[in-house]
Amino acid sequence: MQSLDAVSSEIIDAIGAADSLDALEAIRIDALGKKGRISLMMRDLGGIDAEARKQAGQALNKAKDEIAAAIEAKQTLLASAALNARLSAERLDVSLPSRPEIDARLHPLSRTIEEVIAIFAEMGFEVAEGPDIESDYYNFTALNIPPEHPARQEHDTFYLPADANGKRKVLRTHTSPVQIRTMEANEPPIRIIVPGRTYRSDHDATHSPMFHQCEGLVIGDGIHMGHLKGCLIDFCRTFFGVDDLPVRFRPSYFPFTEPSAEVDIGCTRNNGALKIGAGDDWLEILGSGMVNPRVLENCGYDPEKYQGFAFGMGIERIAMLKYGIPDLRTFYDSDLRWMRHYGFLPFDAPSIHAGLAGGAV
Ligand code: 2U9
Repeated sequence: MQSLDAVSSEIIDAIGAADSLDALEAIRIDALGKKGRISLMMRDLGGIDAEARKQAGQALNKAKDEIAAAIEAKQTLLASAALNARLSAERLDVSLPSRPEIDARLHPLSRTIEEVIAIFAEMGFEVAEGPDIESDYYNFTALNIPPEHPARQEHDTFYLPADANGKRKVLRTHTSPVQIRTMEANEPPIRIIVPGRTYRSDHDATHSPMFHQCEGLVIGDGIHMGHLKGCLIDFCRTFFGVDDLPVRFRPSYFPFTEPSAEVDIGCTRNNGALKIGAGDDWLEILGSGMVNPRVLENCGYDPEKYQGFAFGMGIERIAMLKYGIPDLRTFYDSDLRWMRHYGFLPFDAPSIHAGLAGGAV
């Protein structure tokens, strides 16, 4: 295996030689992306003893920072070279009148969030919201993710500079802190969904550093796995508009739920085309589980008295699947041609509620 120094200097050399922003982005993903060379070396740290891990971890973090800084510097250089080339090649007639834009469209993410809210509202859920900037306690510790837990690495967290007490706030990596805040401030029964922005330092064709999640939480006396299954089967069938959609619960692990299950729906894949419905294949849609008793205790609830279930989904992912949008990055391009193609006329919006609830508005 190559040493860290060798890998790191190979990457720095490649950054120096990159002649386009696309080439630089490919180098970044290959080095620092989820399955990048440095990220994989970080992941391998788990297998070695504590003292060696500490040293290797520090060296890896230093290399990661150096590579990130080299990429940023090169990005600035290439971007300004590209801009200069465009400025000298293009001529704009600033006296031309702008084209009239008369039709507004609802963004597919807004539409999808409205649909999800409409379905859960029909089941008696309320919408809860909270801050995007969170303390380490609400984002991790209260959710049974203590400081050394490997899930912290998996979340690729954005940290803010330390405050006067040396504490660093984070951009929330999931909407779960809102559920903790809701439990702290209320007595059961609780039935909420939490749509909102979340942030992870991860950027490629299927990941964006800012993305949207919708999580849900139900807490009450005697809530069990049957409630979780019924609720999520109903959601999947209503959202995708397929009455007999097969829904499968596959055992999984999350620190905040026990037991945990990933939820798959039936589909068929044919030459790259995907069809949702009873078929010979499965597609992952949601994560879920019974709220870990430790999390209930952290919020001051007696786990002998109250139980609950929780779930989470990525809004971009379910919107891409439902509306056949192939590339995640196009969601944030503000491209009006894209909006005319994938967007919704605002006057369609009330039909979401009528259609999904099966009745008049
Ligand atoms: C509390 C207790 C439990 C929320 C959950 C998941 C499973 C999950 C992912 C889906 C796709 C996030 O966007 S994603 O990457 N989420 O798999 N989330 S259970 O569990 C909670 C939350 C809050 C107090």
